[in-house]
Parts: sequence; structure tokens; C-alpha cells
Amino acid sequence: MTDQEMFDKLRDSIINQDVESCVTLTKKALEEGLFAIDIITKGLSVGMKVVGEKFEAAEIFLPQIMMSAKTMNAAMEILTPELQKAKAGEKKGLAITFVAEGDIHDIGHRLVTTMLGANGFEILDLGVDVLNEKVVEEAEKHKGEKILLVGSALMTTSMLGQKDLMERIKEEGLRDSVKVMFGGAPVSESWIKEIGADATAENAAEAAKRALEIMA
Ligand code: HCB
Repeated sequence: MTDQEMFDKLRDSIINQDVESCVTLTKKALEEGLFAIDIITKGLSVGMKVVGEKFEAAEIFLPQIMMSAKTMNAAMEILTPELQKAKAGEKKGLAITFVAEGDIHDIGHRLVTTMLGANGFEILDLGVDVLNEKVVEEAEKHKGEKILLVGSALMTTSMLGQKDLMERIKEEGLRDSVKVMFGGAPVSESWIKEIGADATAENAAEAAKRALEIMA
């Protein structure tokens, strides 16, 4: 099987909500020497994107998405330890990671958090559905450290909270103490510019790269 055929099969296992086949393929892909990050970005995440499109077109419904998410999580259990192996020595700063208020989509958030940890960031993971007050409170608590705020939003509604967070950070006099990176499907470069944040990224590998750049 070529690498691309393997990625396509991984993608299909997510679309078909086939936990068993996804787990078997993930193990096989690792045995064959494929990188965990490629298995995720070129296989599993492509499947999740298709699932989202099918949901939008009313071809599938919430229970199917939940099964696809369960399938992806089963693969992530195998892949996360592989991603963590790359851990860098020197500390790059404190990454405070969170999913926006009202939003419980955490697959991408966990992936980005893992990749930042593997690239030398100390992690404070606030989890999902996090109030902006909580983010500001934590940034204040850690003032003086090199802080990177890393917010995810998967819905256009929850994304709007990122603008409010930027305003609060400024009001509290914290803007010069933190760098801010936001991501998730609806987040674009133009949105980042509009709200005055520092960066975005399309996937977890790019998020780690951008994080290292803006924290250098
Ligand atoms: Co959900 N859902 N969902 N969903 N869901 C989306 C997000 C829609 C786009 C689907 C659609 O309509 N096309 C849509 C949002 C529409 C919109 O607002 N524009 C939607 C909706 C509407 C909903 C509900 C409202 C449905 C309902 O109840 N009627 C509901 C909302 C729940 C809530 O949050 N309050 C809901 C529920 C669910 C679940 C629970 C069934 C499940 C989530 C399970 C979980 O996360 N634990 C789910 C899922 C799985 C999805 C889709 C299909 C996949 C998301 C995913 O995991 N992608 C998604 C469709 C889509 O996104 N295209 C759909 C895979 C990961 C790896 O990618 O984009 O999350 P990612 O993260 C990437 C990337 O963005 C970047 O790196 C990550 C890793 O590579 N990144 C960052 C992420 N965060 C970053 C931060 C940074 O600083 C930098 C980069």
C-alpha cells in the first residue's frame, strides 16, 4: 500500500465511523514508519472535514458525527504518545490553551496542545467552554512569564468571543505581556488582523511552528 492509499483508508475509517478499522490502520501506519502528525493531518483530519461537509449538507446527523469523533479519539489515544516523544529540551514559554465559551469541540484543541507541549511549551490546559474572565485571570496570575494564549473556536458564534477576549486583555493592561494565537475552522488571517491577535494556523503542526516564531 502506498502512503496515500493508507491516508485515504484512514480518512474513510473516520467517515464510516469504523473504530476497529481506524485503530488497526493507525497501528499499521505507525509500524510502516509514517509520522503520527501526517497520519492525523493527511488522513484522519481530512475525514473529519468530509464529515463536517456531510453534516452541513444534511447527509448525516449528530449521532454520526459523534461516532466519527469517537473513532478519531480512539486513534488519538495511540498517536498522542508518539507526538509527545518529540519533546524539546529548552522551555519556550507557557501556553495557556482553551476552547471558547459555548464551544465543546476539543479534538483540534487537544492536538494543538499536545504539539505545543512536544515543542517545548509548558502547558496550562483550561479545557472547553472557557469564559474569557478565566483566561484573563490566568494570564494575570502568570504575568512576568513568557505567555502564549492559544484559543480554539469551531463555530462562527463562539469565534466572536475572541474579539471580546482581545478587548479585555487590552483593558486589563495585559496586551504587552501575552502573545495570542487563535485557530479553528472559521478563524481566518483577516479575522486575526481585525481583532488584533498575533497569529493563526491551519493545523497543529503549523500552530507549533507559528507559536515558536511569535515567541522567539
Ligand atoms: Co460540530 N460543528 N457541532 N461537533 N463538528 C462543526 C464545527 C460544524 C462546522 C459542522 C458544519 O455544520 N459544517 C458546525 C459549526 C458551524 C458554524 O458555526 N460555522 C458544528 C455544529 C453546528 C455543531 C453543533 C451546534 C451541532 C448541534 O448540536 N446541532 C454542536 C455544538 C456543540 C458545542 O460546541 N456547543 C456540535 C457538536 C459536535 C460533536 C460533539 C458531535 C463533535 C465534537 C466532539 C469533540 O470535539 N469532542 C463535533 C464535530 C466532531 C464536528 C466536526 C465534524 C469536526 C471537528 C473536528 O474535530 N475536526 C466539525 C466540522 C469541521 O470542523 N469542518 C463540526 C478535526 C480537528 C483535528 O480539526 O479544525 O478542530 P480542528 O482543529 C485543527 C485546526 O483548526 C487547528 O489545528 C487543529 C489540529 O490540526 N486549530 C488551531 C485548532 N485550534 C487551534 C488553535 C490555534 O491557536 C491554532 C490552530
